Amino acid sequence: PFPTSAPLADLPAEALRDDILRHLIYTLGKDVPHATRYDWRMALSYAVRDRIVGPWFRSTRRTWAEGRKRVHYLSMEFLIGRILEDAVVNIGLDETVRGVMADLGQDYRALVEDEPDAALGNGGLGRLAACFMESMATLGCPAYGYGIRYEHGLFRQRFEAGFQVETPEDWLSQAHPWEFARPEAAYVIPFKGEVETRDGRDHWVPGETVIASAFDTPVVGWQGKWANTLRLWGAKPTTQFDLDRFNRGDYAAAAEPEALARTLSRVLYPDDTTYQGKELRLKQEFFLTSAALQDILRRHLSAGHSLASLPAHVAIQMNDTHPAIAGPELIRLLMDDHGMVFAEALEITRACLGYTNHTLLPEALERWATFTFGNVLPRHMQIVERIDDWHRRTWPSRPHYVGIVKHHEVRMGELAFIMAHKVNGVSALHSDLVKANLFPELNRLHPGRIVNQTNGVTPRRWLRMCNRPLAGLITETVGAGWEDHLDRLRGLEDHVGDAGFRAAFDAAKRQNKVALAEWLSSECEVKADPDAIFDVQVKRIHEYKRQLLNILQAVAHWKSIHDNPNAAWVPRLRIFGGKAAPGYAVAKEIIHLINDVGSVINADPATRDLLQIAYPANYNVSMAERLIPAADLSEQISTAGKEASGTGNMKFMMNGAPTIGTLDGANVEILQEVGADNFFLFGLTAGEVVKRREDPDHARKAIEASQPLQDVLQMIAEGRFSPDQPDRYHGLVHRIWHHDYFLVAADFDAYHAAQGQVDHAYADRDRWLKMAALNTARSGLFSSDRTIRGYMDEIWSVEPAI
Ligand code: DL6
Repeated sequence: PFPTSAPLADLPAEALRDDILRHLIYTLGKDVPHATRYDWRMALSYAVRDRIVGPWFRSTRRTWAEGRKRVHYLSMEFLIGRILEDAVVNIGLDETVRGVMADLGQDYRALVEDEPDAALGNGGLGRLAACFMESMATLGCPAYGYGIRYEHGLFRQRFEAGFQVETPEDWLSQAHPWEFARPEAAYVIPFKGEVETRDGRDHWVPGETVIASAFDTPVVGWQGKWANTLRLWGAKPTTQFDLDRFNRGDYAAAAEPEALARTLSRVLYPDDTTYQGKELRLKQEFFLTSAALQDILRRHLSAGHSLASLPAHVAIQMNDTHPAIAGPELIRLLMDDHGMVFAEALEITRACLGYTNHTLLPEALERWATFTFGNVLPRHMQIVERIDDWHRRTWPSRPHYVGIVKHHEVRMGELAFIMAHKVNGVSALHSDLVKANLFPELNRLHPGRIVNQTNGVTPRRWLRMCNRPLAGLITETVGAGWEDHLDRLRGLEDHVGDAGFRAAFDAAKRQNKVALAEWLSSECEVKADPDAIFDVQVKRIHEYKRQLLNILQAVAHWKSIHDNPNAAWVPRLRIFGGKAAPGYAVAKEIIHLINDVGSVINADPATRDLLQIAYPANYNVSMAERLIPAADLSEQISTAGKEASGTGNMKFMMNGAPTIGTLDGANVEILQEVGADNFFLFGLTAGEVVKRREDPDHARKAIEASQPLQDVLQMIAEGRFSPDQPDRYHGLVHRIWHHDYFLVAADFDAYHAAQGQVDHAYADRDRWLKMAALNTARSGLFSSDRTIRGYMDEIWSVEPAI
């Protein structure tokens, strides 16, 4: 009889109430008078999770019974955020849950906010993986997500005197109610040791082993029609603690095997851009990949399928190069464990694998010293050389071979490319640049292998859940059902000319701005005026994303107000959010500058009502859910050619915030959809950027041609924003003059002018509201459902089950 197959949204309130109380008493062991907020949140979470188990079982059973092909999404990052509210919205229990919690005397919002973010990712790549999991469940695409169950997700950020300080994140310090431990799904993961040849075959004799043990989280799609599994691996020792040593009183040594093994799933690598040759990172990548592949093969074989039929049942997507060891590892498993010959193992592996590239930044493209790679994975080193040799002989290239092992390094991008049947970029521009600049020779040898799948975001979380006022208006205007048919937002266009609709759109935005203003005043002591333009740049802090350009222009803006106090200034609140990689000194200096500039500007009585700067610490998914619905302006100002796609840009657009941006990543497609009148475009194009850099004097020339920029740089250099240490930013200013690789100076004037156009447009309420509403109306293309359909058709060859 279990679980029930009754439609989820029809669940009677009494039944839910009983479930919550049952969990409170019997799962948590608390009675009502003594239950804390944590207890109520856990009881509610368990009660909601119970409801997801039904669709989860049914989905798994159907996939199994119908022998359906499954997708396996291998990713070192899943930036999930909170789960409770998302699950409640997706299974249609929002109203019921609110009512029941109110009856029980509990504030549902407070419970939602009590949940720690599952911060198992750094930024765009990890959040994309989370959106994809939700869209695959919504579309009924049978899928497993495979990742690592990091005990510590992305570090917490706080500011001390304006400087970023990192502290460990500890989301698992409380029980995690959404997962099911699966100790029976455990695999031995070997490392190091030697390869011996016996009876003409190679045998890897590992020097170390750990166990990968599974934890499953169901991921439910819109309206609970389908649910997939996110399977995260935790590391355990193969040998339990050493009793002999313990009995001899050597407690630290006795616990050593356990501590060493657990290191593998202890922390998320806190850097999404620079690459450091850390053995631990390579081990983590192999740990995830090997566990996932062993699991996939076990499931495939236990269904009675032959290994030769693997590609008919299994698609494996490598999310960036982090799991690129999947190629050699699958070959190893097929050859060494299942006796297959190399040629067949290679062919099967290539037919299963796809590779998504997410970055053109050379420092983010993984390369391992052959010494490290061969030491950690000696058998894979042999296999990589064999793949390289096969590729070199099959597709000779001139004048230089573009292979995997070169200059004593294993190049994971080339390995992933060669081992995948399809390679994709994440926006139209990015995919073109992947062809032209990243893999030109491999693209020539394998025409048609590189395809584009422009990113998307799930509208359930990023509109329906996080922006209830606007979601309500959309439903009233275009009817129900837009959440999984986002192209229906186009229906809003017919109403944009209607003053009543515009007023309602305005009211929804204002409601979000008032809520954000309140939060900001408690969070970072900024007095936010809801009538100001809420101008938001939230993302990882990186030179190429150019938060520096934003803060320099803020200084110019401040100076203009002083120079011209009687002009009709539009009040503006500039909001920043984002973390810098702990070892990225230049990005940390930019954070310091933003905070220093903010302290001076916010305290200036002459401009206080016209310009404020807010930088709430510890930007994460939950903070994005507050900021994005309240934004008026979306800052997407990367140096053209550097941002692979962006997904924040899509979330802002959906929530009715026009973009100020360069022709970079998916901005190009956003501009196409929304039209030039509804987008503040500025700056050099990707081609112009490359040309401009050929002039070694480009920055000096740009600065000398721009009085506003000269003034700004002088103020900063003189210590106007760092009176306690006037020379604090000498290095930063010097770099802009002499080493401005990301062309902050070259784009400054164009950005300054575009910001002027923003002020002008915002002052005309009707014009602004039309722009904002058209951004929402034309954002349908950026649903991750569209992206996943693209992957299903073009890369995975998987049919939806619903
Ligand atoms: O594709 C998701 C996301 C893009 O939207 C961003 O433009 C891109 O910067 C990001 N890439 C990474 C790369 N990290 N590594 N390696 O996060 O991917």
